[in-house]
Amino acid sequence: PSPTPSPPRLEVNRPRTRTGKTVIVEGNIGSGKSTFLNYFRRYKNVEVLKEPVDEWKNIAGYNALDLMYKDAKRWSAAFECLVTLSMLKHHASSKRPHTLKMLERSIYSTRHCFMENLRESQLIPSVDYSILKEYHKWIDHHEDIQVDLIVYLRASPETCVQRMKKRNRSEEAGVPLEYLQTLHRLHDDWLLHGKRGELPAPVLVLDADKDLPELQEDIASYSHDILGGLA
Ligand code: DCP
Repeated sequence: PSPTPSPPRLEVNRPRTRTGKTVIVEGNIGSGKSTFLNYFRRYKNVEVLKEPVDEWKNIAGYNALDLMYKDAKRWSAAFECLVTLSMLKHHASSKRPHTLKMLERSIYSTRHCFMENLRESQLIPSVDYSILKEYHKWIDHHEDIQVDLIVYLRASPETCVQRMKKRNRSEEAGVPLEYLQTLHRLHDDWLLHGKRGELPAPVLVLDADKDLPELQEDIASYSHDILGGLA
């Protein structure tokens, strides 16, 4: 049998037009990414780009997030296509010199966690998955999606469930614990165990099981490292 081809390296043909730095904030649903990002709004040299969840909930009058949770087989490809576009816009948005851009999630977690979950759980038709992969392959080779640091807010699936219950986003009402367990494993596989190939940047892992005041103390104590002297 012919050997399995290795995935293309991340560096191919990437234009180097960046000036400022980019940090991506990753972690399971309900791990506390919003809290983390809000902390950094106090720095004038930090630009925080949150996921446009409200846009996903109203795309020409359609709630794409809700459709995806109600019927993943039918809608997840369209939804991940929309998320991919949102992420690409954030990666591509201008980087001013001496500033730090902080993104909630990235094109990488779309691919390595959400698309991978859909593929594994056979929730996405194979042709839909292949089309999405083609988008990602093209982006990899033609867009500047480089990042300088990945902050991984690592919380147990049980903690995430509790936080999701508290915030009560109606679209997520039926999300089972197993879904969060799978996403947790996929984040770990990608960011801790190197199972998804070369990482685009170093990873800072924070214990996001801690309660809010404690986590904020950790964030404050790491802020200097995260900002890299920019603010
Ligand atoms: N989502 C998805 N596919 C993606 C990205 C997000 O299905 N590629 C979904 C999962 C959630 C919603 O979108 O239902 C928003 O999820 P996030 O975990 O990205 O954002 P939260 O607001 O839940 O983050 P946190 O609670 O950590 O602040």
